[in-house]
Amino acid sequence: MLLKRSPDLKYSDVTPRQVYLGRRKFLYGMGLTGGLALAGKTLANIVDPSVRAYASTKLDGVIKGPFSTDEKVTPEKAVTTYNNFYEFGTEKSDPAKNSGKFQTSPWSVSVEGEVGKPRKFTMDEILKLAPLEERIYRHRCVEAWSIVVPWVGYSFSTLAKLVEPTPSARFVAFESYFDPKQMPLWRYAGIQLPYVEGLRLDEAMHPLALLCVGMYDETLPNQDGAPVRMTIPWKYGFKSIKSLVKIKFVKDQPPTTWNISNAHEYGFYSNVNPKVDHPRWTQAREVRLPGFFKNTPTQMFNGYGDQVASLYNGMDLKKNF
Ligand SMILES: Nc1nc2c(c(=O)[nH]1)N[C@H]1C(S)=C(S)[C@@H](COP(=O)(O)O)O[C@H]1N2
Ligand SMILES: [Mo]
Repeated sequence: MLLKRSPDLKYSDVTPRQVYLGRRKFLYGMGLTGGLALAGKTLANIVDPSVRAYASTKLDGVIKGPFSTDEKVTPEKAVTTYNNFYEFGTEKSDPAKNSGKFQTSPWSVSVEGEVGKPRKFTMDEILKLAPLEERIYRHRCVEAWSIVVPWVGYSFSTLAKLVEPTPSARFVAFESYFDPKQMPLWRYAGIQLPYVEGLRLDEAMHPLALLCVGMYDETLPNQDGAPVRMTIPWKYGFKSIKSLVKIKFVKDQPPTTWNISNAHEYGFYSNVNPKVDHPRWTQAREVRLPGFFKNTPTQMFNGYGDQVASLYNGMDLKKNF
């Protein structure tokens, strides 16, 4: 779409905030790839006011949070081009290719169910609820690849406490945004949508469970679950639900997407466990991206055992996989 320019219009008047704040990153990206065709396409997106949140925005006032690993951080490029986000396609490169125009503003998250104070949080409110922390977590996909990411956010418990869960709240059910119009590849996802996930209440309230609004000091790219997602570092990646719109505190264990799809292969708990293999492959080792070889040993609870093992005292983790 072509934009009619008038001399008294500021760039910020015609350009969505996230795009103009991210313009330096755009230019940098274009410089790296250098292709004219790509530059043209990117510029078209910049001037199309319907494109929002195309680029990430620098997050201000991010403090160093607790629990960061000192392992080498994975290059951002690998983290943003190798994704699972089935709403935008099932190939690892699909989400980066197909989520560029995903509208993530305005956005709000509804928090409901067994709570004293149900409410909707706007994205602005979510960004301001608590100081934003950088937490460098390992992230281990059930497909045996892993990354180390400087996520930005704060403990999910901070938000949860505000809505005052009642004594009958024993689980938390999460739901992703779903819009077939914006996600035309949804038909090929092969999973039931909207994507849903769940945690036991004590898991959700564990300080490691992150309500995540950014990575690498910026807002989340669409392919990584903009504008807000969960990040549960001791569980397989599919528990870390993206583009959250609903959080419901419930009495009973909620249905979860991959368990619905194949209960034999994916359980409710899905704790990273090198001793419990997936029916079709080993979980003892993983590929650290960007790489090719499954030569990194997988750690129990993805290395977070000291903090979370006690949540599962007395449970048979082979049965509760
Ligand atoms: N809504 C939604 N959330 C999702 C998924 C998805 O397909 N849809 N994939 C999950 C899987 S399998 C993984 S490994 C992580 C990947 O997160 P990342 O792309 O930021 O690394 O997102 C999880 N959250
Ligand atoms: Mo995954």
